[in-house]
Amino acid sequence: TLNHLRHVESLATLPSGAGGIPKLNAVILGESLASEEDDLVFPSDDFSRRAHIPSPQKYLEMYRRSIEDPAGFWSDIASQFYWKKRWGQPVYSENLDIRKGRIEIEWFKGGISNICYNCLDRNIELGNGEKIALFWEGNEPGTDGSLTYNQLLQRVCQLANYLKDVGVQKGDAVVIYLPMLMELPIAMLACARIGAVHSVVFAGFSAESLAQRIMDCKPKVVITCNAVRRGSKIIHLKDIVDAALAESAQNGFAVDVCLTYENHSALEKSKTKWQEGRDTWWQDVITKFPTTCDVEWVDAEDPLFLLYTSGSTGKPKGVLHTTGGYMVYTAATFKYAFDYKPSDVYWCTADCGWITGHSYVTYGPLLNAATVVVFEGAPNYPDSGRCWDIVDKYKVSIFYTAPTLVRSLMREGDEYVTRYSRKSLRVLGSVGEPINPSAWRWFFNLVGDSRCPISDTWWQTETGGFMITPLPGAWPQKPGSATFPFFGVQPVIVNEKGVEIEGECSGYLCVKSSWPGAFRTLYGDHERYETTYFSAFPGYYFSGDGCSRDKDGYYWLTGRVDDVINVSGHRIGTAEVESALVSHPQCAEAAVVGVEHEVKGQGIYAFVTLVEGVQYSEDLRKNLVSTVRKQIGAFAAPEKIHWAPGLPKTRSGKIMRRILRKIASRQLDELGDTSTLADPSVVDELIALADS
Ligand code: 6R9
Repeated sequence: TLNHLRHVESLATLPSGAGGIPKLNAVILGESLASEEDDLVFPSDDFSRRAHIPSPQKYLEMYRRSIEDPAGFWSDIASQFYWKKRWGQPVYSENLDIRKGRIEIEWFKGGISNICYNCLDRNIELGNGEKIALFWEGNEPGTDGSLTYNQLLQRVCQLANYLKDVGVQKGDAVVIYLPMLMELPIAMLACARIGAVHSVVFAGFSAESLAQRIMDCKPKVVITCNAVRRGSKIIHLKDIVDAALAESAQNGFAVDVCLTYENHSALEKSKTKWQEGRDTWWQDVITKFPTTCDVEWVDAEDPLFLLYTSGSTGKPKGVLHTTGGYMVYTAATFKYAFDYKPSDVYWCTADCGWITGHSYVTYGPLLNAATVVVFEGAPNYPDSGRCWDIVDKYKVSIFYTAPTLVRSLMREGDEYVTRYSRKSLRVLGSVGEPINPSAWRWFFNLVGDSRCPISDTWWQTETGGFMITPLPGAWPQKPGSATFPFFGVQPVIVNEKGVEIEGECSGYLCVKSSWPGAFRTLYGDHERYETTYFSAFPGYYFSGDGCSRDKDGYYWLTGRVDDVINVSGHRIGTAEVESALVSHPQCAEAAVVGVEHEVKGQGIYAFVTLVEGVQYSEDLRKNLVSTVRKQIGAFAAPEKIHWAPGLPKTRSGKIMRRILRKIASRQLDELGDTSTLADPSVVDELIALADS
């Protein structure tokens, strides 16, 4: 088609890449699609013409500048925000090379600002006071609400005043354990306004996981609600918080204040357990506070939040993000990757308990004065058409979700989608794991009526914002590829020796230089930060992901190469599940691997050995699964428990997960060399027990 021609011509005239500038090689016209690599999907002319980045040339021009002059490039974007005092020189400083000493990243140091002010007050001054900031859609169809920017600011100020009143000061931690109510972004913004450091814990985590996080960051206040409805289930969040606070207190850290929002649609106030002196109802106190609150001006490098995430070993890591760089980065990535325009209505299905909810429910969109839909419920309740019902109800134009949701809806049949108009949709987005081309196609063809580009955004809790992402009007997409790096990002692919490889290749995905949204440390453990991310391949930030680059320079993420499992886009460390399993008195040892799962992407497969004399039984299996649910959360429950008389170990006692992965996925002819095992016969035993 003509459209195709235009792009091919423009791509063909691109300068060839040099010095870290990505190549957008010519795509040969008329060649039949030999593979996924050649499957190009073009934005319409109309879309491109109106887009912020309408062409590969424009991208390359901006990308080149962002790499050659990062200070100038990011200063221009940062200048769009309000700074009480402008940052000093240099604009950024970094050391990503462990061989040269301490790893350090700073952006806009000396600049004094406040992200809450930039989300709310500034946007109100720009004339958005009466614009809807948040639409809230409750679990039950028909329950909803909204707040304008003016109203949101008032709510945030009241809570901020309350927090100050109970003694929260700049730098203090506040733990937030809330479902997707408007009070969740309100609580985040209130913390940011007074310089407090929020740590949102996803409200699907168990009491024990919550306690662990509370004991680590020692918050002045915990904010929660009594209960929530998700689909047809009621979850008593306050009970979970009570248990976590009790555990924390037993371990020497008592939280003084537990602010509890009454979510009366889920549970009567009178049915909520209460600890006088510690517990306060949100609705009883908040309205007594003034609706204005002075801003605490903070340094760009002052901490904004902590978010715990899973690693391959040990306890969850407190990823720390600071204020200035994160602000500039989430705002810019949101604007360009979704081609955001002021008339858009934006909905991201992620929960604020994950990084996606931090950067792309709360901060990125609000910094752009966007209208954001916050959805409390489950995407398949009351039926699998709920998402498209919400899209039509609010005229959602940008819809951002995870491949696991796409795949699960895909299985329910097209009628749930086609029943709704969806004509407001303009841009789609995907995050959390690689999106398989067939799910991409379904999302694109059916949900988006073949007219909405899909931004398949690759990034991480650690990166703060998008790293490799389509810019929807700029170039053709390839289903399943996250395409090219965002401005200022220099991805490199290295081999196992840590040597950068060029051109068409696959290997480990690293990043060569810092970007404003990068995390600055792991809370209380800078050494772990350095060893986990900067030691494997000295000189680079190592993402933990495998990746390949095709002949046209497109990046294809291939999943984690470490012991992190990605279940429905949720990161779960094998070590966490293993330690939950072995806490069961009858479990001697556990080894956990990820296996392919049709809907969830990956499922958890656990090998367990039992304490001497204990018989494996269905009851024990159930008990083991519920131990994991209880200790981590339901989302981490193993799909399969595989009883093992022994685990394959090397002579030095290291469990050979490579072999366990093959057994778990029944790739028995690919077990490889087992001769280095201390006892090779355990492998045969394991195989024999595989389906028993
Ligand atoms: C944002 C988020 C990070 C891990 C990451 C990778 C996987 C995320 C992806 C993707 C392929 C994408 N991941 N987005 N893989 N394509 N578009 O999910 O953060 O929870 O920290 O997970 O998720 O494996 O390393 P987080």
